[in-house]
Amino acid sequence: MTDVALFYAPGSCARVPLIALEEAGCPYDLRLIAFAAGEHKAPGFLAINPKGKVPALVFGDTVVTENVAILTFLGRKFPEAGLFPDPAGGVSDIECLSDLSFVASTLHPIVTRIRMAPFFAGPAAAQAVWDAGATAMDPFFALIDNRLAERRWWYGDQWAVIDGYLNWVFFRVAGAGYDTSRFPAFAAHAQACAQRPSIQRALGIERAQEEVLAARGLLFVPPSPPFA
Ligand SMILES: N[C@@H](CCC(=O)N[C@@H](CS)C(=O)NCC(=O)O)C(=O)O
Repeated sequence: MTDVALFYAPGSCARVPLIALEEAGCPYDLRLIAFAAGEHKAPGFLAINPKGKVPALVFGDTVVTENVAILTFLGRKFPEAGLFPDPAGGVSDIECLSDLSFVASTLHPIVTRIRMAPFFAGPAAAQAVWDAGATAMDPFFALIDNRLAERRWWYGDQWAVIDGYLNWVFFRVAGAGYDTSRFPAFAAHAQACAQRPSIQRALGIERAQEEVLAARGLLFVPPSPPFA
């Protein structure tokens, strides 16, 4: 037992703070939330995060929700971990906040349309929702691709936690039929992320947690197109 706990579900955006904890070398307990059993809406979890969403981070007496806040919090707790760029390099903390907010508040809602299309307006509208999501995502993937064509990581030579966040976006939509081959620099970034030990460890943890859910008959895999 540690006094740090991450409330988490495999495949979800809670992968990003999981990567951050692994990068920081911070001991933590993983608290698996089974969406298929409604555990995110159960009173025990709602007492931690009344919004009923993962991730939630308990750090001693502090509870932090929302990816942007959790990642910023961990960046401040572990300044040596390289979760954020060295301020001496000219990237301000406000720029980092802006960039993380772009992923959380612009990209993530579009990811959800692409990944969870049947749950927006019923199965009959799933293809239309997916198509609209993909159309909305295209200019942002082009923007990211253009930037990554000129640099290895979002901020240049040094990996930062936003790279893990962007990688989660890439993984989520690639796994939902979105054609990522049109964005070769972003695809190369995904390959580079796959080599990163923290991400490899996070994915290993994720597979193990999926097995736990599968053994309980609770592994939820969202449907992908083509939709009937
Ligand atoms: N704005 C939140 C979004 C969190 C979020 O949407 N989490 C999803 C998983 S990726 C979730 O818990 N979904 C369960 C639900 O909405 O019922 C953040 O950035 O932390």
